[in-house]
Amino acid sequence: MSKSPEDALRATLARVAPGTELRDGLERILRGRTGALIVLGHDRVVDSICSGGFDINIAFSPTRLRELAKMDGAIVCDKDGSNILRAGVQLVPDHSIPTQESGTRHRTAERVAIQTGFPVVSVSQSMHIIALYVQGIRYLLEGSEPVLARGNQALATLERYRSRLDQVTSALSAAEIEAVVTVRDVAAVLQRQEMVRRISEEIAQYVLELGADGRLLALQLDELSAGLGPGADLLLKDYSTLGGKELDIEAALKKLQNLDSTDLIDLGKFAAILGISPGIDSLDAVVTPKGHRLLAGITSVPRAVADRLVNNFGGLQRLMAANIEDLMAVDGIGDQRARTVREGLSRVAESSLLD
Ligand code: 3AT
Ligand code: 3AT
Ligand code: MN
Repeated sequence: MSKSPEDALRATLARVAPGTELRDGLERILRGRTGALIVLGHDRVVDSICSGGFDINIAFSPTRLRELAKMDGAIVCDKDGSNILRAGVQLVPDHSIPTQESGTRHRTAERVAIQTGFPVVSVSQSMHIIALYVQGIRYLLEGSEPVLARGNQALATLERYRSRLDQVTSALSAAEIEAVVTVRDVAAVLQRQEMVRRISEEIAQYVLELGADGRLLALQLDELSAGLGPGADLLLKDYSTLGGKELDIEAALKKLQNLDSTDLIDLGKFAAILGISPGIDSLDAVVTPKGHRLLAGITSVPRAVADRLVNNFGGLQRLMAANIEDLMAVDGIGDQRARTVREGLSRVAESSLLD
């Protein structure tokens, strides 16, 4: 399994989301006050830990799942959940796999998920809950109402973060045009981008978990993500030499994602990712962009051409000062494209200074 546990969990959440047959079956089991232990996948490893039960191999249906769950033992489905392969099986996973659970059903579920790599679903008869076990992760499935409530709260947060991001981004653009950018301006955009990215990711997970009940949330997420503009990669590329040597963009993006929630409110941490060593006035140092981010705002200019322009002019200021002939001197830039770039840059400059 090359998938990360988090990706595998997301995929499983989608498989058991409201609106799916599997979820329908699980809800029926819950309402019927029986329990269940369901393995979502079958291979030789699964076979080797199955004992007893019945080989049935029938098409999956919610009502069949519910009836079969009345028996003791586990149910094994195929990987895509379209067939029920076995029912009433005793699962005998490796007992040396550690588990935090106490009941035999749940201990088994956790171990089987780890041993086989397939997701396992348990419906607890005594606690009346549905839990997913995916590799080492245990995830409680809730009804749509509490998930929707959290989703809507996150949406309100995203709206606030987004408007703040838009503010600091236009402030940065204006400062870039006027050549008065400080490390603080860049760090602020990097920070706000990361905050928006995180809350959007959280909402995307709610959308996945809500399935058919999450359509409205999905629409609102799309709406609040529209016109977001270039991401952190281009910003990092614009300021990739602040630390004296060329920044490793991939590594910097990783560091961004790995910041914990207290780091997230510390602009100094973002400056550090840009390669700026901490100091009293390090945030106030004036820096110059290469121009990748603003060029990306001119949609008709492909990335590769933008890169060539940046390499040729060596910075936004000289690019802004270039006339059509200067632009045409660059490899692969003809008369038409030079005009597009020239007009695009003028438009960016005007709108930035107007804001
Ligand atoms: P009943 O006739 O239903 O009591 P059964 O043989 O059908 O017995 P179940 O699968 O219904 O057995 O299991 C009932 C409980 O027995 C569930 C669990 O708390 C306990 N149990 C079953 N197997 C084990 C085990 N290997 N170790 C500890 N407890 C076990
Ligand atoms: P509940 O919360 O009571 O539903 P539990 O984790 O307390 O789950 P129990 O020991 O009460 O688990 O067992 C409940 C049933 O789970 C009994 C049996 O039908 C099923 N079960 C338990 N262990 C296994 C196993 N190893 N393989 C298949 N089915 C099992
Ligand atoms: Mn029990």
